Amino acid sequence: MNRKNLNPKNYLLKEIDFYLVTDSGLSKKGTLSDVKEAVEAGCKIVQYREKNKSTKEMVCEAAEIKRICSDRAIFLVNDRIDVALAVDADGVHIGQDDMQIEISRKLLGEDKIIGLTVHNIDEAIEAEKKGADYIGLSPIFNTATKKDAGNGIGPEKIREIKRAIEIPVVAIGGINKENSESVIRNGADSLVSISAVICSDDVKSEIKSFIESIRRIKMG
Ligand code: TZP
Ligand code: MG
Repeated sequence: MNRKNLNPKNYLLKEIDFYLVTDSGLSKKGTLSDVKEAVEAGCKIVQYREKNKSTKEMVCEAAEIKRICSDRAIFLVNDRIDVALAVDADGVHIGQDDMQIEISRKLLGEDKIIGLTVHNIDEAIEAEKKGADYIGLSPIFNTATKKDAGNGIGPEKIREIKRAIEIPVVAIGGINKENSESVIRNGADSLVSISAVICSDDVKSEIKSFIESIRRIKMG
């Protein structure tokens, strides 16, 4: 089945540049404030990643994030298919050890967006085959934000993987303003930078500056 354009926000996937992943542990003003500032800065995709809150708290927060994203940004929930379903999010982002993508798809339906984390070219090809809407390629560089992320694979890997698949590639892991240029020049459609943005005093201006620089590099 051709699922393209089933989700009204699917078109936004073609336009993503800076991708916000929330982190309440690192946040200075809180997750809702970070999401609000990100959307105001022009960020078109938000992933609610929460490892320390109760399901009840997560559902409440997710409902708020959905409201903030409205039709301006894609809203995905990390790992938690139940939370995504509870608030009718636009989709989920899952990892290799989370619920299998085929089962996630059955539960969520054909119109939802599913992103899958991959670490190499084989996993990337498999992700596309199994119906992922985009991949998160991880980790590009070493990172302290995710303890079990492993060693950075280097930005050159992005180019190799871009040649092998058609779905968007989101780069994640250890990306900051300085090294982000190499990530985009190697073909990433979008990038995540958690600590460099969430730990800053001005999330909005950090994201604005990432978006401007990504767009500039993409335009060549
Ligand atoms: N998944 C792979 S690496 C990572 C996640 C959530 C952490 C990225 O954080 P940072 O601070 O951008 O390196
Ligand atoms: Mg996961």
